[in-house]
Amino acid sequence: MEKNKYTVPVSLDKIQVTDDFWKRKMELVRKEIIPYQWEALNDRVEGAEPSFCMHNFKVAGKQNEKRKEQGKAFEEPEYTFRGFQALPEDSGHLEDKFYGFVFQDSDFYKWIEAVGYSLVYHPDKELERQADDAIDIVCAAQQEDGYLDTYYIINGKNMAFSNLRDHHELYCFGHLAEGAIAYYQATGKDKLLNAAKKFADYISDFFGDGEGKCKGYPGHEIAEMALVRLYEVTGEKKYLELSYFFVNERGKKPYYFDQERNSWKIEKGHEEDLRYFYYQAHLPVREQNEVTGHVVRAMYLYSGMADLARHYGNEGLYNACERLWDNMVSKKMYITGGVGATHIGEAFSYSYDLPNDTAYAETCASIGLIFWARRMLQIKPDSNYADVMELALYNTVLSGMALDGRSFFYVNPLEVVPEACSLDERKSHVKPVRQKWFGCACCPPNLARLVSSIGSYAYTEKEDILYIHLYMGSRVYKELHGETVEVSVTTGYPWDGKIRVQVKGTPEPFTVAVRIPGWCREYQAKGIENADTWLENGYLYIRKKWTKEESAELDFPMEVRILEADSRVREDAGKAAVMRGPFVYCLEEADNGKDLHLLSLDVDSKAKVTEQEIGKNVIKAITLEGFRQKPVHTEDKWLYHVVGETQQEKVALHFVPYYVWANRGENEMQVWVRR
Ligand code: FUB
Ligand code: ZN
Repeated sequence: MEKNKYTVPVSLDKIQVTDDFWKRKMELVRKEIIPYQWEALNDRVEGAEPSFCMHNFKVAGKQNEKRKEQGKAFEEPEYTFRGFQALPEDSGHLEDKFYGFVFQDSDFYKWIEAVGYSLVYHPDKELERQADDAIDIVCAAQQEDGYLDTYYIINGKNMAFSNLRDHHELYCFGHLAEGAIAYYQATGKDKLLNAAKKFADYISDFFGDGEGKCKGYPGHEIAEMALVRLYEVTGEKKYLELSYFFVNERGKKPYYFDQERNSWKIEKGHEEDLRYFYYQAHLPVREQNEVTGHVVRAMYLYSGMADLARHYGNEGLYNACERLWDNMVSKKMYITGGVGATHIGEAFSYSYDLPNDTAYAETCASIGLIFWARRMLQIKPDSNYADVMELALYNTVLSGMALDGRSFFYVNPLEVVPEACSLDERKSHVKPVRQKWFGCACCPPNLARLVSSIGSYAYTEKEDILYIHLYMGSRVYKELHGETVEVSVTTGYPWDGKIRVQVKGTPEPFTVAVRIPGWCREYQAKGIENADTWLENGYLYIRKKWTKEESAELDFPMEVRILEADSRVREDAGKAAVMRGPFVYCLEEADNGKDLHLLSLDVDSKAKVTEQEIGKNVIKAITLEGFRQKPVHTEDKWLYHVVGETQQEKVALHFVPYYVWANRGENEMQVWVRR
């Protein structure tokens, strides 16, 4: 692998998203999610589980003030092992204590990251003032030495970094760094960035190869990729090296997590928990071949590994990433780009185990998958990565948010019968309608930061090449030999596969590399007659000296496709799923009546594509022919009877894109349909 030969995401201030689809989503983040989350972080949302996030920062700040005033006389709190700290009985009187999950700080960091991205495309003085005030509160909690995690500041800092496996200080640090960078890049204000650097310095003094330094690594990854980003922004090499250290230590024997347990002051008997594959720490990362354990952790680790492979030109890390990617896509990913088949540990299950009605498929997991895909694309532009990125984005990620941006899914199943969610304990994680907020509110703010920075996933660049991985109406400004080249994309995507890429005059030859979507059987490209063109790893490279306002016209016909699963996926045997363009479709009770399990699809029928309005959004619906089995209710004492002729009637099956499901109240939904 050649070092530094890779692409970088186009920075957000060089991209204007102009199309109705994505602009609308970004506006929902700006107008709905960001203000709503601010209220949530301050526990002002009636009926929602409190966050305690800003409360914790304020308490830590007060404690810090006392520490400064009293110096050595300050009595540090005596730490006793704790995890989640519940809402007190009388919630009207919060004490000066830490409440909520150990990683509650990260909710603010994700919020500020989304705020940063949003400010790039929509400057807003009032929001900036609110963010600055909040940053003051957060920074007041930071210790003189740079440490910044309210859970330990409030509960007893003497135990800081004593439980890397489960207590998320390094995870919160990672989000702090990412949020601080986004805010700095948007506003030029570096207060939070300096706080992140100070904490990073503290961490890099604490951990590392040197004698007496801690040889641990994060239980919940993200610091790995955040440190790389911090290095990219500050040029401080030790951040990159620390990330490399964390990744290299992971999975070495003796296991660090075994060693640290001795300091937890907890009873023995937790051996059951010692399944380190859950933390992707069962083997050194270069020896890992199978995606395992908690999915969000895994996605963030692999993203960090790809970042390091890129910076160090490290084959071992890159090969591991490739193997893990192939393993995930070929054995453990839902058709919707969802990952995580079991709610037990929010984790990957065994190969081909992809149950539809008990799926976990956390929104954050598919967001993490997108982070990883973009990093793989930076190393090697290969449309396989972009295809999966697109799949996860238009299906599992978008389904995480209601069309009005006011409620969210954490879990994204492929089949739902509402009553089962309340009556069947195995499905209690599945919600039939999106929720206003969550006590563990990782997904909505993660969605906000991804959607508001979507342009940087659509475009990457290097020297004289611009890569287009995702199609959206937009304008991009690219530096080429000291001049700015404007590239605009006009399209009806994701509903229509016609794309016009217009380049406004380049001084020298310039290459636009466009992805040929994997779902497209035959495409057409016009306007490229006088260019050098070649196909490589699923991209069409178009190279020429563009004269004023020349365009390439691409046509990726969006045919309705009916798919079946590999026969090893038992849950999908005898079933089919419908796709068009990047969208996976589903049946909803709202269009097809109750008892979706009685429906079957005629896979040879001709599809009709029509427009439909759902929640003020015009979508493309698909109608196919099928059958509804007549209900058979046995009158006998038991539920069974001898097989007879199937009684069924012909019906039209009406499919809508999976991401819009549950926007018309509680109802049944099904992606895989009997055939
Ligand atoms: O542990 C922090 C976050 O909470 C994880 O990333 C999510 O899966 C949820 O468990
Ligand atoms: Zn989440």
